[in-house]
Amino acid sequence: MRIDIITALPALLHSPFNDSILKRAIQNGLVEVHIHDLREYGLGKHRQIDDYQFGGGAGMVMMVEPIFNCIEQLRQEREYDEIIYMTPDGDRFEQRTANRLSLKENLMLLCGHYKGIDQRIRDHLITMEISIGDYVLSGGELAAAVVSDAIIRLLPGVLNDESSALTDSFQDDLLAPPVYTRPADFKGWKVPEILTGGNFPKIEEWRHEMAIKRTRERRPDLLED
Ligand code: 6GU
Repeated sequence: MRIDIITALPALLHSPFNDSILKRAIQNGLVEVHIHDLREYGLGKHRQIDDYQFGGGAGMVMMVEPIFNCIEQLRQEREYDEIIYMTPDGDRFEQRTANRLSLKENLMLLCGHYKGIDQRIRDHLITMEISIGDYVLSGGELAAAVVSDAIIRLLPGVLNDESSALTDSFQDDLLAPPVYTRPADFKGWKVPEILTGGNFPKIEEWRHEMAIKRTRERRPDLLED
């Protein structure tokens, strides 16, 4: 898989891809992540990328031309399965979205800023719009990192334990059960006995029960569909 991220603030995206699981996935060649500085496509000697909005009103709008030129440059190099605009008024990102996108070859993520981007980009070039939840971020960069992480960790070989992405919260519409590690007794706070007894079928049964219990208590809406 290859992910291209277009942003006016590339520095915001460096650390998420330079640590831990994502860094290793990139080093192992399981995914390529390319960050493109929109400023390089800016107009004139000031490399302008935003302007006042037609009709008046506070807030700058990201201009159509730099974004168009950047997207077109990339589209000449390869075909994209989705060109995604990161925006609080997009479709809510969920595990099923991550699952579906993890099967694609080439994804492009466009990060918005200021008042947003010229609507003509959305009308003519964007194939999908994603929001990561009902709150407003200063820009799409952190959301793009969230979406990329959720997708990349699903790619074959990225997680050490092949089965662990499948046992995540949400993957089967259940929250994950509680987990414990040593010591079995910390100042009298004990690990549930079932987990230290070595009866693995019973342990699996317990985990499933706990997943259902936790889901019923915390997210009953997940059990409804
Ligand atoms: Cl994708 N962008 C911004 N700016 N704010 C958000 C968001 C995206 N998703 C939730 N809030």
